[in-house]
This record gives sequence, C-alpha cells and structure tokens, in this order.
Amino acid sequence: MKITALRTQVVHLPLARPILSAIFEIRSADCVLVTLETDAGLAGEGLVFSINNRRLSVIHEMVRSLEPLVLGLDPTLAGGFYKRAWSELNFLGHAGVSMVGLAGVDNALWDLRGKAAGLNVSRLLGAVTTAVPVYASGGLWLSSSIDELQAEAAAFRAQGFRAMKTRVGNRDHAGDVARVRALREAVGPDVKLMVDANQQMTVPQAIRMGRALEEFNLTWFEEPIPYWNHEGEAAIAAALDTPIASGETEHTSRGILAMLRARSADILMPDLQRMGGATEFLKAAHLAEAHDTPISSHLFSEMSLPLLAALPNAIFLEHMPWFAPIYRERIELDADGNAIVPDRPGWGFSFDPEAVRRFAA
Ligand code: SMN
Ligand code: MG
Repeated sequence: MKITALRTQVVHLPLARPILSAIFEIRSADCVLVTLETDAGLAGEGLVFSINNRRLSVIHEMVRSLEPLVLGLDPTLAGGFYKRAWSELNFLGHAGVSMVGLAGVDNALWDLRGKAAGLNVSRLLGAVTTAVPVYASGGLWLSSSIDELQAEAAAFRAQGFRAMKTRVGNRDHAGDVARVRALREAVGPDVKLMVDANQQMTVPQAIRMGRALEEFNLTWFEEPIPYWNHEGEAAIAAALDTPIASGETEHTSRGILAMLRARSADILMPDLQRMGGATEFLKAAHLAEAHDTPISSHLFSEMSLPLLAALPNAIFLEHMPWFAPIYRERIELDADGNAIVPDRPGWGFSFDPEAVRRFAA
C-alpha cells in the first residue's frame, strides 16, 4: 500500500456560547482535517486545531509542508516518515507549530495503520482495557454562574459522567473556593472533581488555594502556575496532598521527561498535538510509566481514547465535545461512567463528509 495524496480541509466549529478559562476566552475550535489517501482505497484521518480561528493558516501550511515526506510512503514504514520529519523540523524547532503540523500527519498515519490491520488503534498497540475512565470537561467554565455550575454538573451526571472538571484562577481566592464548594455540594461526595487554574497563579497563591480546596477531596489541581516553572510546580506538588496534574502545554516527550525529572506533577497530561502526534504521545506515556506516574489526556478525546486504552498508567480521558460535530460516531459511556473504546478499525471515529461540508470555510 502506498500513500497517494495528503488532503487538508479547514472547518470552523463555533461553540454554543463563548467560554472563559483563566487564560483564554474561547469562541470557536477551528480545525485542519488531514486525510492521507492510498492506492488501496483506505484513508487515514487526523486533525489539529487552533482556538478562535487564529493562526490556523500557519498550521495548515505546516501540515502541507510535510506532504512530500508522505507521498509514496508505505504506511507500515511510518517510523521512517517520523525520523525524516523530525530531522527537517530541527531548523524551526521541535515545538509549537512544527509539532502541531507533525501531529496532523502522524495521527492520520496511525489511523491508516489501524485500518490496514483491521484493528482499532488500541488493539494494534495491545490494548489494556476496552473502557477508560472519563471526565467531563466541556463545561463548568469561569463564565458560568454558580447556579449554572450546578445545573451543568447535573446535566453531566444525567449523561452518565462520574467525574468532571471546573476552572479556577479568577484572581478571586474566596470566589473560586465558593464555586468549588457549590459544585461539591451539588454533586455529592461520590463524583470525582478536578480543578484547572490554567497557569494563572503564583506559587504562594497556588499553595494557599490548594490548601483551601483540600476539604473538597479533589482528584487533581491542574496547571496552577506558568507551565515552564517546573521547580515552582514541584514545590506546590510537595506542599499539597491534592495531586497536581500538568503537562498539557509541554512539547514532545522531552518536555514531559523534564517535568518527570523535576517531579513537577503527580499526574501528567500530554496533549496529542503539542506532543507531535500519537508516536510521541506514546513515548511520553511510557516515560511517565517508567517514573511510576499516571497520565491523562488533553482534548482530542476521539483519538486519545484508543491510545489511553493501550497504556497501563492511563487514569482518565478528558472528554471535550468540541470536535464531536465533525465525527460520524460519538464517544459512548458504559454504566460505570467509562468511555467505551470502539471496536472499529483505526481511531474508530471518522469524519462525516456531510458535517465537514457544513462546517467548511
Ligand atoms: C483547556 C486548554 C485549552 C483549550 C481548552 C481547555 C484546559 C483543559 O486547560 O485542560 O481542558
Ligand atoms: Mg488544562
């Protein structure tokens, strides 16, 4: 089998209403869909994205720039592509848009290899499980009032979720604590709760916040301070009983390795596109396993689900519904609130051509 074309399509997925985290207002998720066509009739799919339609054209060009490296490639020799791309991208650096572009192609190659083998990517890798614990992340934003927080939490429970994440970091300590308290009261003691500060605190603020939140038995406290301050994050992790989760803003497995060496977080959450795709995501996960550190995923729920199902140290899938509108299939939950890994080959989630047309530029 040989790859005959790299096709890209741009789609714009508006959110129902603008949402606020401590760092961004988000109005839309805008994607470059990547399709690798082959002479065997199979096609591999991946996607990368940007928020608010900013710099999407840069990402698009970065993906397109890799086309010469995949044309004529046998997908079972994907490692050769990765090695050549890694070498070429050295000039711009193994971070930022270089890695995002690489992720688009690498993820499409993984889908293709799964489809060629007739296996879901989880089974291609040697699956650990067929269902992965999942938490709802597409709600409970800073833009929600306390009443809205409680209503959204109830809606998540009704959808079958047993874990959910809210945001803090509003520079209003008492307000943040009151919001988490209201949420814990709304969901009761059995639902797992996480909070995410999106890097907007200082070390002392984060320690004070973490101590104030200890009574709510949080599953984790995410990205308390700027992502590059590994030593500061390690100090927070050492000071608190609540586990610190971090890593979504790191690039490549080397970024994750630096965090592991600094002991800056108790749980690492590599982001599929900042890693540079599934190839590098897997390396990051294995490095974490060698450091006895659990991992979660960041965004890209449809592709992260099969990957986490093949990783013994995976503890939670982030369920972010932003990309669901362009897929034909939806992530389904079992009665225990786990995301069911599809048996379908490749990622097990494929672009819906009609939806792609609807959301196209
Ligand atoms: C997040 C980051 C980027 C976009 C949306 C949400 C957030 C998360 O940090 O962890 O979901
Ligand atoms: Mg986060």
